[in-house]
Amino acid sequence: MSTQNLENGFKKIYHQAPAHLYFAPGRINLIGEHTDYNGGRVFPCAISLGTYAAVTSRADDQFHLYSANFAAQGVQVLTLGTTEIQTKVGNQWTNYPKGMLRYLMEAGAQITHGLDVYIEGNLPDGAGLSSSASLEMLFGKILASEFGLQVDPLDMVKMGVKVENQFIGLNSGIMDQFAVEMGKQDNAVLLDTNTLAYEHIPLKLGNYVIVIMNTNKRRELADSKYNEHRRECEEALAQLQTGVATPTLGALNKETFDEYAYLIQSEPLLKRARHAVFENQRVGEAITALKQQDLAKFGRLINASHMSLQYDFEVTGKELDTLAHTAWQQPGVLGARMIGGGYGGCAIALVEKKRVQEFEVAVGKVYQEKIGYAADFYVAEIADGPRQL
Ligand code: GAF
Repeated sequence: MSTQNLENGFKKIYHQAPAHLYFAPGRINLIGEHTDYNGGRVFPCAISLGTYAAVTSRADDQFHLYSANFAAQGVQVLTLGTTEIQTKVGNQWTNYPKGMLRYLMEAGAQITHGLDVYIEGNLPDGAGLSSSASLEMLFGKILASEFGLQVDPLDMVKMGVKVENQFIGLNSGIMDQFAVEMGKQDNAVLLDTNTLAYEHIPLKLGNYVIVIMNTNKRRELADSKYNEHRRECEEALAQLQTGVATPTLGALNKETFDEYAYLIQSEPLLKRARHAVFENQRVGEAITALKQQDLAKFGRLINASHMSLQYDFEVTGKELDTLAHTAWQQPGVLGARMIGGGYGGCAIALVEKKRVQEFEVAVGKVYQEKIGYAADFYVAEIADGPRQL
């Protein structure tokens, strides 16, 4: 989106020019899915699609919030010092900025006046590219810049997670906010969610690009199912802990897991735990493959991740499976898999640059025939984290 469009959007709503413009990216995850709340590793990167904001200070204590993506809701007004700042209302998009505002103020931030804020995002909504983490980290950036707050990036990440867990009620892990906040152009970030140690790793994909494939299926069931899968992982861990001392599933290697898996008392729990342990191991193997420039192996590990999410973790569904399995059959494709929570949203594929167009046509045709509506495709550009424009 051009800054001109953003400024014009702001002017239409607030009848003056904005003082500052901001952007926060969305994210994709290369490998390490459903490992972040199991003490495992993840390997995501920020992308150039994301959420934009135009902002001007107000003299009073009101926050005026408008999103072009939810234009029908009009301008929402929040007054500092009232309970409306602290209260979640339904599924409104303003819950995310509200949550950030609330927790930053509880942490001691001096918010001395209101703001006029215009938001416009180009992340497809509900597509699993972390539009909510993008909005949280965007708002964190706005508040930090507008009020001169010194917030450590990791604290900002944790605040976003707190908004999800405590304000919104989704028991998500740390990956999405971390990926958005720590984004670095042409790099992915390897995060150990056990220790929070992280490392940026350059993504040298040679003649290949990452194509994002959007199922256009909304993740309606995703939130309740997400919390349920997380509970299943915790139950499986508790059963393993009756025989082996391990703080998390992510701390187990495949061999130890196999030795003690008999302690898990049901097949679904066994499958959830097996995914978490094996997926975490695959992240390590994928990093080695990438560092050795063995993209073919990197691609096969991505495929294995999808298989495990389909058969063991059971979070894919026919739309994501159709995209991944069809992608695997195309020439010039090294790997493909679903990303994010699952049940809908997006998948990614590692595709030879010169074949991207034929890839999109071929996969798009099969998807339309099997699913009955179209998928969308975007070539991912790996981008920096939140910033003032
Ligand atoms: C969602 C969550 F928000 C993340 O924390 C992560 O668990 C992901 O699903 C699955 O890997 O995006």
